[in-house]
Amino acid sequence: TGKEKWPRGDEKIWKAGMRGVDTDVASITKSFVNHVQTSLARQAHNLDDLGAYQAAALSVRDNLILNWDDTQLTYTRKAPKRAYYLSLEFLMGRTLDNALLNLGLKDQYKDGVKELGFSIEDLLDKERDAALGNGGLGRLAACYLDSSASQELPVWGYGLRYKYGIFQQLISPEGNQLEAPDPWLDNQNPWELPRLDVAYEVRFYGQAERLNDGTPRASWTGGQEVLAVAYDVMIPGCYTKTTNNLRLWESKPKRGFDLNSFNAGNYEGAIESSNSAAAITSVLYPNDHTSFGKELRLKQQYFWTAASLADILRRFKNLGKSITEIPDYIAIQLNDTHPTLAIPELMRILIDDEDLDWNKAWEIVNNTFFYTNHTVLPEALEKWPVPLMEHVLPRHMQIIYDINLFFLQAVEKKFPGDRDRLSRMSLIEEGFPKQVRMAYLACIGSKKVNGVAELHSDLVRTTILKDFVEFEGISKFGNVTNGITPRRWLDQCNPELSDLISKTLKVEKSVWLKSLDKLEGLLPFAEDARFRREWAAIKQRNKERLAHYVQTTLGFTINTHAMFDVQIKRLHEYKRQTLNILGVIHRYLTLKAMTPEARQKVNHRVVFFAGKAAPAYYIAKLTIRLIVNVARIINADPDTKEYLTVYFIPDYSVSVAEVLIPASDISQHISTAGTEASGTSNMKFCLNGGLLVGTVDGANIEIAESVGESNVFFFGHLTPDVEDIRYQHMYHPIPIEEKCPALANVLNKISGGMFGDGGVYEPLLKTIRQVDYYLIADDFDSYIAALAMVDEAYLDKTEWIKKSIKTVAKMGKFSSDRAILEYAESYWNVEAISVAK
Ligand code: NTF
Repeated sequence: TGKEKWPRGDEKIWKAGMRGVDTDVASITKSFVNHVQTSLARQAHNLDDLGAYQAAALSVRDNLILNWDDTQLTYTRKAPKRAYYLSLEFLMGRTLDNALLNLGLKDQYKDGVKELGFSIEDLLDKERDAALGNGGLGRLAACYLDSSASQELPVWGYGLRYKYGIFQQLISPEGNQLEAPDPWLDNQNPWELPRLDVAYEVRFYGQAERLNDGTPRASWTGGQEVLAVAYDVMIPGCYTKTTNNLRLWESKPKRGFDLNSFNAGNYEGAIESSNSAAAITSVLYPNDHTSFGKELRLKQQYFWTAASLADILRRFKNLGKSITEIPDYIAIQLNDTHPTLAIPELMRILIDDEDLDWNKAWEIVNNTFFYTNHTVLPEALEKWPVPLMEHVLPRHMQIIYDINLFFLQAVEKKFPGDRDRLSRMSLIEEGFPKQVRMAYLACIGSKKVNGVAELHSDLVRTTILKDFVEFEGISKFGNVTNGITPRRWLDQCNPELSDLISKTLKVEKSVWLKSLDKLEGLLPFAEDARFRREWAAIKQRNKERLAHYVQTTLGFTINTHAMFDVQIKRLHEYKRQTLNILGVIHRYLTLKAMTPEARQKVNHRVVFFAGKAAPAYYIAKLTIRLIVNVARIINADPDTKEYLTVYFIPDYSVSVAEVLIPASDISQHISTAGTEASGTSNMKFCLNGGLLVGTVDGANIEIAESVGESNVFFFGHLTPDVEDIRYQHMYHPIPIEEKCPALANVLNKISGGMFGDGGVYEPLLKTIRQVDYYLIADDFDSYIAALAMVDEAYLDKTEWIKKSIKTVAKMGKFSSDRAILEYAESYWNVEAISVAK
């Protein structure tokens, strides 16, 4: 509709000032020095690496902000349908390197800071990880933000701005995990923009009374009101102007503190209420795969969903559309069940505030939400006690009861008289106390539901949501196999390999990093001896980089000519780090029993572990203790230490992963079949030319389909057998000495004190000797056989490198760009929109 009028003053002057920092080295150094002197109030003579990092970050940020602003303006003007990714966790890692890559400014900043007497690597190393997540679920959210921006999709993330991220892990001399806080904001965070003007009130507790005026409306009053304040994090796309937004909420007391109590002389009470408001976003819950039913966690979930929905709806209302058009403009993706309260919250807004009738409101809700399930482990499925819900969110509990009533009426109509089915499907689980089943609420409130790998999506359809598939039809239940961003997980963490790929394919990385299928062009080079030598040399240098990291942080010297065997992930029984360390002990015992001559034929192997255990997860912590003590004994044994050493790298993080992954020859993804929904580090290792040892589980299966089964080392029982085996364990147990003598021997050595006081490990050993829910004994022999195949294959270095090259060449499918486009096209109906240069 023609040209808009310039709002204020002289348009030419405004536009001249809007160019940002030019991208030549001279302009960059000028902006850097400017930030040192003004933003940081420092000078060349008192500027350390941390200060220099901050100055570089602020200067990069200037450009990000302009791109971000143009992007948001484009979205406002063009009013496309947008998607919102609600996740309680965003495990972002470091930002500077990623921002430089995505802006195409890596070389310029490298040269610029060099001219000023700094090295870019040192500066990058000063950045603290933003670790607002536990593991795979939070890192997936971070990859999806990167891909959304890179694919120019109008997607915003919404999360919480925790003052403390995932705890820092320390290992005591005895091998115990200790936890320390992660005060990641202490050094200031240049990557966020406080938006003190964007704030919403959020209510807890109080009274909900139905109006009983012939409408479903109710009024909710009283209780506690806290303020949600927005902090925006810029998410630059790769080689595009599109810069999306991640909005994180901080909680604050509504008024400085509670004046009424203060006036009554109750100073302590007054401060308490201000504390309790701030407590909501103070810390990330450090559990993954367990749900605890804690009141503060429920408050986090509601605080975040209420603020996010209020913000989303305010933006929608600015469009001037009818409220019934919400699903045409908004798709909301629920990352696991954590944000499920958004469903009753939107119902509350539509009914109580917008005065819609029940059916219309439910139809809108049903066309707006999408739910991704990330696990079928029963202990992870969220349930909230009804009494707690009634106390904290009385109006939402009423709405959930109403949703349940209408839902069960519909089920009854389709399956008359099937009372079992009704109680199985009810949103309310009977018991003391009654509990709300959040996965069921997420499922019935959403337009579509998906799992995160083919096998897992099948398990969702045939186990936890089987009844819902029968009731609602299969087409609602899909699969989107997870992906990873090749920007961070190849170009940034393995720059030499990335350069070799560009050179070999003769394709700019700005192209292939955004269409990862192009890697297939590497296939013929597997037969090129020169190329293989370059490939192997890069792997070698990555191993040396890791060895250097271990040397400087832990003081150990590592043999970089050994095979590097890596298992890095959260500590959990289902992930079976125990199987790995028991296998290590078995290897050690085998080596000890050999003659020195026989030993010389054995592959040299260095085994790395890293990962955090939930602070209250006793068995997982005991596993860490066992690993550390096995390492202590084995690494000191002069007979074997040339052939086998073990390291536990403390305080695993995104940044530590970026060093470990490119150095691996082999990595382990050995969950009991049917328990790992997808896994994403398996993809990261393969994309960096490391091969997999794995079970037939999660995305391992699809990786093998892509790269060829001959390039993956599979072992273990298959998913359909696991239930039967567990049944046998219960009713026809076979003593471990009979079932698996090799493992029995290993367990006896631990009990006997080979790795320190055996008694300490009894509770862990008992889980294997007695119930063995995760099938350690059932899979042990085939695991050892798979590792023997690895040894065998590694003897032929040429063949091994060919496998490595062929694996990378076939990893295109696992780009998070592919995954996010599937969500955009088949779920959200959201289209790319480009931001004018
Ligand atoms: C995790 N789930 C799964 O355990 C992983 O297999 C998967 O790769 C990631 O999600 C991402 O989809 C969880 O962390 C949770 F919370 F659901 F248990």
